[in-house]
Amino acid sequence: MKRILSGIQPSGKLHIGNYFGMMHPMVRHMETAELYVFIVDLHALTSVHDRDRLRQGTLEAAADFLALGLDPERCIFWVQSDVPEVCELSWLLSVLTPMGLLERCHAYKDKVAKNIAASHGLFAYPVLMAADILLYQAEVVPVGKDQKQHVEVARDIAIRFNNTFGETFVIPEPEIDETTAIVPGLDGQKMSKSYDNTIPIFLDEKALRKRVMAIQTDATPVEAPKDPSTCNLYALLKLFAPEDKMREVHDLYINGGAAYGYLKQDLFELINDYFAPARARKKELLDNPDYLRQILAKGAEKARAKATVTLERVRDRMGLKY
Ligand code: AQP
Repeated sequence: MKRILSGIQPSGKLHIGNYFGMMHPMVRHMETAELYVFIVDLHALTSVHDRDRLRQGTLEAAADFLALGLDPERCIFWVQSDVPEVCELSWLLSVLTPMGLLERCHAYKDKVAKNIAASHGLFAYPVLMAADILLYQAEVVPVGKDQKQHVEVARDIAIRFNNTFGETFVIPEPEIDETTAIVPGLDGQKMSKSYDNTIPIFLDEKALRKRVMAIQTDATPVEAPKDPSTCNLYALLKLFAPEDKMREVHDLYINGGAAYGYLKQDLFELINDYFAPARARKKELLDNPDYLRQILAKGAEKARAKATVTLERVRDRMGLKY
């Protein structure tokens, strides 16, 4: 059984990019893998400096995952900061991490270009992520394309560590589903909480419709042919529409007749129906935060038991036991 791990930041409302890039594949893996799923609140601190928002975001992310089908009895599900061993490992890995490796990371450069504060934490984000992955000896890490480079950094650090101190870490592999590798946002850029271009998974009908209607499209007239490969509305429809519907849409793009307003209405209905059952479950879960806390505490206990084994080995290998 493969050991599969992936985390999500509670840095805002989880969106359909998070869903297709990571949450949906993780829920599917529950059937066949030893699964580790966690909410990376320490990572979210690189962008969220508001106590109530982070607390609420963490509980909501837990409710989101459970509502979308994650079964805490069939995986280890916890909050990152409840296993503080990860911070120690992050430091131990950082002393082996070349500056150049982090300087090349696109996610950091993109965020700074978008005026997100260039803190040391944001720069060192991939080292903490490497600690997350290596602490649990994960073999496979399902991510969207935006996070592929960070998994490669984790691989690089693990190989360096093993070469320097002896075989210690499993070398992880990223897993990317090419059909959902980068879900575009309303503006056509990568859908991202920090770019405010998302379609959150759990919006009520009215807010969802408003969000879908705000998808930016070009000014090509209805009757003119359009290029599906550059249209974010088309890419979003493809995630939700059944094959026969998508064939129809494709023909309209190629031959002319694709009216963006009608297609947005179709997309709204598809998303609304797709998430309706999960939305009801989420509401029930959020009404009982103590139940969520209990599940997360149980998960943290299991995760911590695994983490301490790896960390003890690392401390020993590095000469921290005297
Ligand atoms: N647009 C996307 N398309 C496909 N996958 C995506 N993911 C995020 N956006 C897309 C995947 O979701 C997982 C969890 O992401 P995260 O919340 O930990 O961080 P992120 O990638 O930085 O997501 P955001 O929304 O862009 O968050 P902020 O703005 O807070 O940084 C990851 O596997 C990611 O690939």
